[in-house]
Amino acid sequence: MKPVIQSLAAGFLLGSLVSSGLPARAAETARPNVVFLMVDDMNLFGFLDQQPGMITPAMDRLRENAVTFTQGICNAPSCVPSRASMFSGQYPFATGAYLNGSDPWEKPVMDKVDSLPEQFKVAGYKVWAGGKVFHARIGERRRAAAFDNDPKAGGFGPFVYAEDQLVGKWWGSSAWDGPDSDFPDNVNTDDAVAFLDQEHEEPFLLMLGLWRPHTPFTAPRRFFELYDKDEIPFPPGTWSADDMEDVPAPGKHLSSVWGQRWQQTGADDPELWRQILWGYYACTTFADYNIGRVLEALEKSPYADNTMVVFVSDNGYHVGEKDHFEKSTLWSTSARIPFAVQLPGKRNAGRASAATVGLIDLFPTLMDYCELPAPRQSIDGKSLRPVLEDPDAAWLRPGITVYEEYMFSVTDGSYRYIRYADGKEELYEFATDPFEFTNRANDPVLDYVKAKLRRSMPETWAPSLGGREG
Ligand SMILES: [Ca+2]
Ligand SMILES: [Ca+2]
Repeated sequence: MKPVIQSLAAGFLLGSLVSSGLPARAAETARPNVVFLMVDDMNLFGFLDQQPGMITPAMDRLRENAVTFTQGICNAPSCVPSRASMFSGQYPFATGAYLNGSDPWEKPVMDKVDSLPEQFKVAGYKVWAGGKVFHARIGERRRAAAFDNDPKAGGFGPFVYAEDQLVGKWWGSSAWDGPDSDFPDNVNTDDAVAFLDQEHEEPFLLMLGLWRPHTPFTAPRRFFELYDKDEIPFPPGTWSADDMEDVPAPGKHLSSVWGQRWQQTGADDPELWRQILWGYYACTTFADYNIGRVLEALEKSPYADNTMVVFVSDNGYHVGEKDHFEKSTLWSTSARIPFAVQLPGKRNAGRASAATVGLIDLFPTLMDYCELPAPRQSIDGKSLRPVLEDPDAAWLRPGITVYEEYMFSVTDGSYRYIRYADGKEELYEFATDPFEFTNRANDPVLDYVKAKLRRSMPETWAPSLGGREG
């Protein structure tokens, strides 16, 4: 509890209530509402490293209103473990939730873990969720403890038309001719917009998990038609034919986890590669469309001034870099994510922070701003308040991303160090090599960097809860 900040926030809220016409009793609390927007498998193409011609008006506007983290990372580079880490506040090496299919919330190790939405409920918040949130089974008890509604998910569909498929129904690009309501993202966004249109006496947490731009690359036709497929550039400067030569065997293995996709759609067939890019562009713009609908509804609602917006992707995404499509690697392409927080009243709007923050830090950040009770488990991250309130403030914690047991990656914002289970290493220097082409792990000049980054490796690794690569 920070009394000075609280009283400032209370004064601020009172001011906003006068204009919004909310019921007077809401003034009893200064706790902000939270709109927690998650996208799936979105890299930085439409957010920070804007690709030529990519169309993302909602995210552009969000960056103007928010504090953007230019070095934000996920703690695990695939859906289930990333979200398990985000919503437990614990690193994968604390729980053993390393992989998709690990089903962490059903395992005994999580019995004494309170999830983030559960803590919101305990604190008296109304919690609404829709779409892809945990992306893992949760039992009835936990569901009731976490949500006030019965969250609709809806799944990944619709899938790629047979004539557009490259590797099964998941891989290819289809401009969809059915109605918008064929897409769970549109239906769930409709519901989120309706929630924002209602009167809520309690403060609320709204969690919307969009399924796109995750595969299958299907989107309403109008999003494909925004782009001329033949004009879409390959990731400029981010792929080279000999890039993998200095990558140790475990890294080559991760690169080949989704190998079929690269082998059948990669450098040998630029036409198919471009078709995949077209789908990824269309699906990113499609996700942006629904992000925009939620932010617009918030802006028009009585909650516009007393709501914090959290916007993140669960992991990054390769579109050919390191001979790889998809995620599940330890390079920055998988680890770095769109990550922004719009503060109530849009304080520090348009500012950027280079702090190496992670999804691990969201649980303590929201505990801090929303005065949530501490959960039973220890919390591994740290509140982002210092860098949200002063984006130039120093942030000394490194950004840690892990995949399987003993597969570790870390950045301090200047370098990325990777260490695999067999002790093999990679080291990249961003100032001279932003796309991580040159592995300098054996360069004695950088020994001190390696030594420093190694210090953030965990001492113990929880036994894996199982699952599968990819
Ligand atoms: Ca994902
Ligand atoms: Ca290389």
